[in-house]
Amino acid sequence: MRSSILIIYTGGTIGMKTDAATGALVPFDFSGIYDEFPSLKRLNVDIDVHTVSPVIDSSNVEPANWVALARLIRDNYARYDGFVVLHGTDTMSYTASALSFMLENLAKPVVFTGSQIPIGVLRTDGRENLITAIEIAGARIGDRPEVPEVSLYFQNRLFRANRTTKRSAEALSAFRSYNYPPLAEVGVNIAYNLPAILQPEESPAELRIATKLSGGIELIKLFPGMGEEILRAMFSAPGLRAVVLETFGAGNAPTSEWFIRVIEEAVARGIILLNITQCGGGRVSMELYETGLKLQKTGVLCGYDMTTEAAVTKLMYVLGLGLPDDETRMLLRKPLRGEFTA
Ligand code: ASN
Repeated sequence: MRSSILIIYTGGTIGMKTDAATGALVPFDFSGIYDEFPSLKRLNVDIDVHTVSPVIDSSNVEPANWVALARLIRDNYARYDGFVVLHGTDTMSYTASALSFMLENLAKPVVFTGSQIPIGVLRTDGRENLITAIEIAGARIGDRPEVPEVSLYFQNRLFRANRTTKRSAEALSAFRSYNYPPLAEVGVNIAYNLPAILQPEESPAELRIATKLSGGIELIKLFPGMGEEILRAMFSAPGLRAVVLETFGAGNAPTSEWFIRVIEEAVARGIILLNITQCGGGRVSMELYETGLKLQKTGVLCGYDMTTEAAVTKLMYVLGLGLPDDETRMLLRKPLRGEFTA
C-alpha cells in the first residue's frame, strides 16, 4: 500500500539553491520536488507539498508559528499517513519539542528535518535528509506507522524530537540526543529501534492540538560568580511564571544563604522552577550532593534528563493549559511524551 505524505516547508537552509545566473542563494521551490529529485518517484509514497508563508530563517520562529504548524497538521491529519516538516536547524529542536507536546493523541509520524548545506549546493546534506525523512514518515509495519511520534531525522539518525539539541554549527551531524537512544539508525538499511519508539493507545483518541502557549518563561544558566543583584533582577521580571534553571552537574547550585533565599522567595511567590543540568548528558538527581539537596528543599522541581528545549516548551504548553497549580505541577513531574526518564 502506498503512503501519502505531506511535506511542510517552513524555511531554513534546506530550502536554498544557487541561482544559475547570479550564483546567489535563492529559495528552492519544493512544489517542483519531483523535477528536482526524480528518484523520489521510486519511493512507495505520494507526496504533496505545502509551503508556509512567509518562509523564515528559524531564528525568527515564534510560538505563533508553532500554533500555525499544529493547525496545519490537524487540518490535514485525516488525509495523510505522515508529515515531514522542513525547518531551519537553528531552532528545530525547539519547534519539534513544542509540537511533540501540542499534538495530543498523535498516532502518525511527524518527522522534522533540515540541512546544514543548502539543498541546491552539490555537496548538500539536505538531499539524503529529505529522502530518508520521507521514507521514514511513510514506513509501516502492516497497517500501522513505524514511528508514530514527533521525531527528528538528521545525518543517518532518527531521534525522538524532544530529546534533541543542536550541538554543532559546523558538523553535518548537527544534532545529538544525549539521554535517549536513536529511534532508528540508517545505513544500507533503516534499522528501527522498536522498543524505543512511543506507541499510541490501541484505539487512540482523536488528534487534538493545544493552541495556547504560555509566555512568562525564563531560562537561567548558573555560572560561578553570578551576583545576587543580577539573579534578583532575573526573578523580578514582570509577568514571570516559570524558570528553567540550568544548574551544574547532577542538578547542583550554590548553597550560599543569599542564593537559597532568592530561590525560596521565588517559590513562595508561586513561580515554578524546573531544575535541569547544563551538562549535555546525564541527569539531575538532587539528593546526590548537599548542593542539590538544599535546592530540592526550596521546592524546585526536578527536570531529570530533559533538554533545555523540552523544558522550555513543556512549560509553555503545560502552563498554557490553564490548570490549577497542583495539576500543573503534577504534569511537570511526569513524562508526557517521553521527554525524560525518571
Ligand atoms: N539559519 C538557518 C536556520 O535555522 C540554519 C540552517 O537551517 N542550517 O534557519
